[in-house]
Amino acid sequence: MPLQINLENNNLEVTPSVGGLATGLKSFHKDGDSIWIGWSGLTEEEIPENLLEDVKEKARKEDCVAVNLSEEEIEGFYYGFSNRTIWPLFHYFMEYTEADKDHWEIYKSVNKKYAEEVLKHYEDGDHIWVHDYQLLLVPNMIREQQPEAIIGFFNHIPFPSYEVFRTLPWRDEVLKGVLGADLIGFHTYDYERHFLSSVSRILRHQVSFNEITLPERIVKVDSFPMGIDYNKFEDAALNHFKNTEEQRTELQRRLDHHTNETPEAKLILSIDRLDYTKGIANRIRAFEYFLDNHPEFIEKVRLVMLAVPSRSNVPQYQRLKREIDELVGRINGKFSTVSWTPIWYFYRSMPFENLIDLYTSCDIALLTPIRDGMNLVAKEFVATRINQTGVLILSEMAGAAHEMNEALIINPNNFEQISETLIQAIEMPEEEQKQRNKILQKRLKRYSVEKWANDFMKALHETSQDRDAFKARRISSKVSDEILEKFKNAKNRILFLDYDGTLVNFTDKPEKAKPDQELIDLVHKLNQSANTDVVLISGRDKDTLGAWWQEIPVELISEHGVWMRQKDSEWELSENVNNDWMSAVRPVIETFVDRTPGTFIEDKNYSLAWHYRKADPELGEIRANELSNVLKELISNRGLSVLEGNKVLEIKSSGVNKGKASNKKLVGKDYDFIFAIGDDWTDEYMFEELPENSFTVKVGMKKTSARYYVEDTLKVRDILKKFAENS
Ligand code: GDG
Repeated sequence: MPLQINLENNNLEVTPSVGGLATGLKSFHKDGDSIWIGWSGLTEEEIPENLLEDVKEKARKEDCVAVNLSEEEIEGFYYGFSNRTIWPLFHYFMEYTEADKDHWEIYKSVNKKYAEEVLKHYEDGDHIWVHDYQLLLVPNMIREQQPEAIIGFFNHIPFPSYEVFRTLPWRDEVLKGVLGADLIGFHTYDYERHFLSSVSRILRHQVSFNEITLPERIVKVDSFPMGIDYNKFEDAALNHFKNTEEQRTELQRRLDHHTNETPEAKLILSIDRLDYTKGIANRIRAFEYFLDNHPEFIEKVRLVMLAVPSRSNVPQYQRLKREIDELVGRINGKFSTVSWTPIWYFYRSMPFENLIDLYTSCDIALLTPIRDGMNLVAKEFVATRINQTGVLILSEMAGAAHEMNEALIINPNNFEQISETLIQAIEMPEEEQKQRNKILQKRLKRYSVEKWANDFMKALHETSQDRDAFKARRISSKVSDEILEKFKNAKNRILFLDYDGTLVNFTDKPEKAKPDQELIDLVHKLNQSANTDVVLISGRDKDTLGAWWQEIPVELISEHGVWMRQKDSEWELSENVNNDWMSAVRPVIETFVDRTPGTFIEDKNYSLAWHYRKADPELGEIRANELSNVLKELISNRGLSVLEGNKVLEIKSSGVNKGKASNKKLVGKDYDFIFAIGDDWTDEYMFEELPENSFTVKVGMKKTSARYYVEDTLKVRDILKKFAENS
């Protein structure tokens, strides 16, 4: 929560929270009509019975709702799974990542607690914004109870590459949890890309650009680099300079004293939570390297280091604290002179005004995280530089480096580079400092935290509008009843049913997708109904389709219309097609099979299909694109076309498609109920070319010309069962 509630002598004390997220969102929350649900900072055991109501009241005053958590829950959920598993893993510290089943169970149950608290306050039309890696499962937990809710999720830390993320034992559950949201936000495009790649490879959902297609919904993923409350920092700095001698803080006096004594000496600032991701130990070592190699700067620079205590229950943080204490002690011992110590080290949290003292008094900010989602300190430092002097040295591993090109960007592991950059910063002419900061300030002012929050909310709102556009066509039970009514009252009916992805699910190998007994019985029953023609219309070869439906005298159209089998009769070649092009095209596709593991060619009589369902999803898409381009060039003016299906590319005669084939069946007949259902692009020809009053249905939520859509093959069967029962 934006406030931290502490217990002092049986009294509740409220202080503002530190930390990137809390600081960032506070101003947005203050201005809006919102409820902030979070943890108060006190465990159930810590709050005396008689103060329980007070805690609630203190939270309510700030439009907050406190979720009560026990010591055990905080241990397992916060210190445990969040900070010993997700935090290190997402920051690429695999050696620190634990996989403790008990912590995971508590993480799940606490996420449930949060979701339930949200649901208690939820009203129709509310927008719910879930924040950060502690609550990865909450979006889907809310979705399960409120399928129509508008949910956004923002991840404040990096999202690691697939190779790292895949090591998490509960990777599927975590991804499914986040995918409960309509919009998922990250600080940078890289994190977004890594997330999409994990979703595509682990859950195998279809990803195109920044959209993930789930059976029932579309999830959008985007990057929203978080800004700061610029005016707050700028104003604080302006006021700071208005302070009279007496109004100055003790810290400021010390800093002033230093500047007056040694006006030439430079102060180098470093501020972070004490965290191994922030590269504090490396920073000190790099500073040592700098002093070792450039003794001319002894007594000319000083590192002012503020490390804010954080997660001190986690062993790695305790070890890091010891390591930093030792490093600071050793280096101060090694270089100090009678009048100078190289490092001023503060291990505490400081009040806001002291933070401003530090930001405004130092000449250089040295921020060297090993990994950092964004790093707001870098932005705050620049915002407080009223006269536009000052140099920011920033690690390329911080999300902020993507937007702050005018800073001096360094690799935090390269001590030599850091050392050289320190010299560059110390010697940088004021004019250049101002030039750089001017551009940075302009950008930071524009992309403030308000803009960040507003952009996210706007994008979230838009996803809900996109959803409405789809909802109009979903076959709900009401729409299904209406279609059934029309079916019952019709005198002459025809049903065009696509096979793969519509009547049966996809399998790794096409030959495995044999019809099951339930399907055979269902099609048989429909086919026997009076005044009802059933046509299975597929891209498959005639031999497989014919063999599977040998016993059932249903009409078949194979290879998108190349062959037709009338009821109780033999296959006929229905179009004037040829296959003499195949020997030229086949070797080209074979080179793609060789280069793309998991792909293969399906030979049909009049077409060739290249399947890439089993290939690595990203590589598959890239190769499909390449092959499609190569083929289009190769076959131009040959009367052939390339069809892009569901994880398959097919080359066939242009004159043949499901639209032409289905329309042919209507010639000379007087159908008053036309129904067509299919799942991929090849079915679109049918949806576009059939008469307008036809009931065209797409399986899955994709762009379509069909009038309706259903979620999956189970729903398809439900509809057909209803037809069969009512015919
Ligand atoms: C996470 C991600 C991402 C620090 N010391 C004091 C103090 N602070 C304030 C700073 C700043 C905030 O804490 C630190 O924010 P950061 O962004 O640098 O880092 P994390 O806390 O790790 O935040 C990070 C962020 O979320 C937002 O998405 O940028 O990458 O790790 O605002 O001013 N404030 C006060 N006293 C201190 O001693 N008052």
